[in-house]
Amino acid sequence: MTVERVELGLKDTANGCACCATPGASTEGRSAEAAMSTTLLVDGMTCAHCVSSVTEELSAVPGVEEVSVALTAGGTSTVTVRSAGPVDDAALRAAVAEAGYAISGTA
Ligand SMILES: [Cu+2]
Repeated sequence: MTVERVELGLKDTANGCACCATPGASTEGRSAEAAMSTTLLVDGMTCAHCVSSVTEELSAVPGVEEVSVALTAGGTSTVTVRSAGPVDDAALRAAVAEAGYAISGTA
């Protein structure tokens, strides 16, 4: 199965953690019929590397089509997972845990 990578628009600058990286507006008008969106609140992410780790793991979850992260460095980041249908919540949590972070809740 092919996993579609999402361009987050994060700039990995040379000056350490790109904590102020603006979340990419990956809002290209994809005609996703019956698309689902799950919002996860993830603690502990601090930079673009954290974002890409989480994105990578979540993208590997079956059914996930798009992952977008609104990074809040050192706080609770909002991770939006889009899928064509329902996605196993436990699989999403496991993916975030795999990346090394914890889901503090859903929104
Ligand atoms: Cu980081």
